[in-house]
Amino acid sequence: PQPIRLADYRPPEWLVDKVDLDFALHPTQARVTARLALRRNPKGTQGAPVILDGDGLTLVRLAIDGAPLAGSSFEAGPDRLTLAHPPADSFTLEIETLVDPTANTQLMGLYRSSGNYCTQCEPEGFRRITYFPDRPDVLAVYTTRIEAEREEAPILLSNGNLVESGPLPGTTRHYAVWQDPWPKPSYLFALVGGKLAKVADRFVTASGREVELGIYVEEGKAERAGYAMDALKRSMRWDETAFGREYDLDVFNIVAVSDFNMGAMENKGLNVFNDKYVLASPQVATDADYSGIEGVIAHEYFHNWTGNRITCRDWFQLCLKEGLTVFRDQEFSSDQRSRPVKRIADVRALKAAQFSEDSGPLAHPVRPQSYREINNFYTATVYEKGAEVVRMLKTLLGEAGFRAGMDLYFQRHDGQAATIEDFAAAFADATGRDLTQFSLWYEQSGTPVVTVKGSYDAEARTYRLDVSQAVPPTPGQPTKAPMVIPLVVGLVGPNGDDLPLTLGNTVVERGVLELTKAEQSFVFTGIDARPVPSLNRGFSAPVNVVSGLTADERVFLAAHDADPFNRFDALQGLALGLLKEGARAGAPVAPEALIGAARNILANTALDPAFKAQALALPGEGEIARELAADVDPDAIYAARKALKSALGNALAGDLAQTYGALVAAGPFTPDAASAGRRSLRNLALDYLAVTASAEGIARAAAQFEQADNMTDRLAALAVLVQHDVPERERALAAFYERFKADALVIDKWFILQAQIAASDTLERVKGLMAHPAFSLGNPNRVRSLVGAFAAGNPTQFNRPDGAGHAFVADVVLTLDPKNPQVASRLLSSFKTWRQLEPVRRASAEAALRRVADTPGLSADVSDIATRALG
Ligand code: B3K
Ligand code: ZN
Repeated sequence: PQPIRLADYRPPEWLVDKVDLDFALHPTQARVTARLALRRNPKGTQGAPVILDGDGLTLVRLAIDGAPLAGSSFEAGPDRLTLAHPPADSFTLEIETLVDPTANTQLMGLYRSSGNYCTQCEPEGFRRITYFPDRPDVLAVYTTRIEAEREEAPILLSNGNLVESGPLPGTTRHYAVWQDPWPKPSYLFALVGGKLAKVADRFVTASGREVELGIYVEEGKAERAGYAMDALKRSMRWDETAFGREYDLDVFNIVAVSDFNMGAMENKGLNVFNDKYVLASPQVATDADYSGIEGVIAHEYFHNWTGNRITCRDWFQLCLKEGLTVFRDQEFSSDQRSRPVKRIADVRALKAAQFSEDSGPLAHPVRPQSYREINNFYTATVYEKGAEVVRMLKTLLGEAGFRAGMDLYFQRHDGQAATIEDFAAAFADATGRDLTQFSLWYEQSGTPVVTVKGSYDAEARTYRLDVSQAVPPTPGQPTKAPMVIPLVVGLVGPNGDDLPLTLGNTVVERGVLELTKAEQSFVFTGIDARPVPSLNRGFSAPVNVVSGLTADERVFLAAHDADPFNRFDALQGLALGLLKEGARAGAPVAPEALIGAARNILANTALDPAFKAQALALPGEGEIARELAADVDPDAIYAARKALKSALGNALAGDLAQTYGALVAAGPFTPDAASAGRRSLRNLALDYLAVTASAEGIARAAAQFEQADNMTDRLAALAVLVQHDVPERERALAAFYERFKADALVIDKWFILQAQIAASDTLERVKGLMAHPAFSLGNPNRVRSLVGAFAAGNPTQFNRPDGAGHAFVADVVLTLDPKNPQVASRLLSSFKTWRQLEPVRRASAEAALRRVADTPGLSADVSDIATRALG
């Protein structure tokens, strides 16, 4: 298929003001009647035909203003409906289609999950329900009538407010009518029908509007929805106080389903969720699950304003809603938990997913210029880098300027389908700042490299930073222009305090240096002693900083930096240096400086345990690989990392054992951040103490596994045991399965841990598990947990030098593609860093990708990833 280009955007020829939908639910023949109030767009082309999108549709009947349409006056295929000569400039088109929800294995459009009916329409799923101008700049008000067997689907939900419901006399069926007063694009449509348990609550908005809240889950799971409900209410309040945004309907419903392609979906007034991001109890959910639920509940709720009230003009503008909403959910979690710890976790995730994407063949701008398959652009770049761009904007404009820009954006564009230009203009107009150059962040892909050299002049009492920036070439973008980079810095004096930042006569506000040129110098005056520069504080810009800091300077920053992120980063930098060296040359590492710094962190009672856990966790194998950039041997990285971990574990054994003992929980499990932080540090100690598989270390982990009263501690212990080839490993895995076999979401954790074992028999294990009764290729969570975890979370085995890991993942991609192309192409994206591998592994990855690319009949999703990965 031809690529779709941003430059080719044209306004829709026809608008839809009102949509009336009538669903007669049926497992294999659901009947959909759509009445569309069509109106010629005054901004369109004279005499343009009506062209509606479809995808695999069966047309039953067509009528215009109530009169059936003869076959000669339209053209209908599965993928398109054309009225070459529309009868008037506005009319009602009635369309009846038949769809088969049971046969829908793509999980786009109307499908079934555990027998329940549900929908997923973003980005282009509505066209699998009825013919429609399925693009986000066509906004309409929807009324949805659903009828179904009372027995099969006692619960019937759609967007908006419920206006009518009841039995259909003389039948076994019933119906419900929902009305959504807010104009929305078709991708925000949703419908749910089925047997579901409800958790109900209420929320009173700032202006006193009463909202009924409902979370619907599969029967028997209602007691696991409490935390999600709590997170929802906190999100609603936070959006009022942090952004002045109130909820706007009488009801807000969330439905949790077990078959879902991604995390969740922000349909207006009816969010549909992967049950993984709703269901939790201390016995089955970890601290990470709880914070994931809080974050995703918040994210989808925040879309009500950033995504729904203001939507995207076209899919190139995806980051307009996604980057902004990720930024908002990150801020929410920072306010609810610990801001520094949240920032560290977010940056770790950004580097793991986005920096790696940005440095490989799938790199693309935050706002892409073209796409073949839009589903492949729901990426870490659009989401996470998109959020970083919003964060930089806030850093540049300051709290008040940022808020003024957001307020203006909401005020100007409420009810509209907007663009990145609209967004930027709101901030420019609210603050008077020219954002032309800043907008390059949306256009240029690749992670900028910022090189900093510091020099002290004792006589002049000045400290000078020479800063240069360069953006590496990326696909389609060989050369780049300099960006606006807000580099937050500090100069740390010999006693550990920040020195005042004065450039000439001006005090540098909030420590923000604005880089705008390829090379710049900043001379700070009144500096009485040689400072250590603390650069990119709080990770103020998503860049790679080359600082040339010595090990001693890093140790100093790790102990003294006023910026907690940079204390963390100083330790990580020390570790990364050792790991790169170890992986490159197999050279013996000299970790004394790191050990000393780590010991100080561990012993510092003023520090938050969650922070300590982050600071002491070594950089991941993926980050080391990205730093090495070429000729990567994942086995060498693994060995270097294990060696360093052992060195730390041995040297700090006493401190770690003390930490482990001191952090025993005082009471029953609660998921709050402070308790979670203590568990994370205690479990980090457990891991380090077992790194050499000493009898004592393994016994400690085995005991914790058996005695834990919550999933966080039990799973952490299991994660320690599975890394070692000891009898306790298989015993614990078997016990875990027996205990949780009824709980698919917990068995996913069991799949993940096994898929990630760095051992040569893991591939056989994974293949064996694919035949396990708990596994299903039809369920995205299962595929991601077993095959996805192997491909993306087990670098040594996925990249086996014999190529068997690559071949296996390619096989699964090809088997899955005809059933669920979106999940298949996600899985194939695990090859995104293949070019950095050493020649043998690189050749095997390339062969696997070619085999996929050369397979006839591929979906657009998989063929696009294969082509770009090879390109
Ligand atoms: N907007 C949805 C993502 C839809 C993905 C379609 N492939 C969830 C979210 O980002 O909130
Ligand atoms: Zn989103």
